[in-house]
Amino acid sequence: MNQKNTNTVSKFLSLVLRHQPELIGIELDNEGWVDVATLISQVNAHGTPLDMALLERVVETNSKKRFAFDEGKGRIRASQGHSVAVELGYEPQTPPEILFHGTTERFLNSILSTGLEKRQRQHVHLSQDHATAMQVGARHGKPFILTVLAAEMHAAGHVFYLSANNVWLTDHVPVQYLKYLPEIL
Ligand code: HQG
Repeated sequence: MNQKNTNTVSKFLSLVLRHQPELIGIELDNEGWVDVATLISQVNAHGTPLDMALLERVVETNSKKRFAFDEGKGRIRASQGHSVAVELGYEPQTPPEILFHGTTERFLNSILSTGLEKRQRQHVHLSQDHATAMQVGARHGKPFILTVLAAEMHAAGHVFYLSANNVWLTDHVPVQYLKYLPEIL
């Protein structure tokens, strides 16, 4: 199984474990988990060859560690990024002083009027480092990085979570906590 095929499986898993489990006739529990044996058999039944060895490789080698097994490897889920309603069960965390959000210029007017919204997903996604935010933003066009005054937000009562794959999650970032501060990068 080469890298291209591993990526294909990873993209397909993102689709069914975050957005459309019904595509292959699986259901996520309310924490986003699905039984591994069921997943493997349903992925195969829908035309993508997958066995446990390949699934383990995808989980281990995935560049963003998007998927996680539970302790006994009986269940698997996406660690963040869902559009379907899930309760991931992460504990609230104290964020660093600042976090970054990578977006693109055409969204700016709207973001600067309503703040950062979660849109289709369950949370607003924030990055701990500028380079990661650049990659996130580049998915939408020419990247534009916003700095989020996370510690100030937290002090004001906003709740932050850190996903198993180190993505910071929050519900909404009001405009007053957004800055464009290239001089601090
Ligand atoms: C924008 C990927 C207009 C927001 C990444 C973003 C991440 C607004 C887009 C994860 C807005 C939503 C999530 C507002 C936010 N007006 N646009 N008020 N508020 N937006 O893909 O953060 O590779 O749902 O700036 O790495 O780009 O899939 O969110 O541009 O961790 O594992 O609306 O997905 O992870 O886009 O990315 P997305 P995102 P994976």
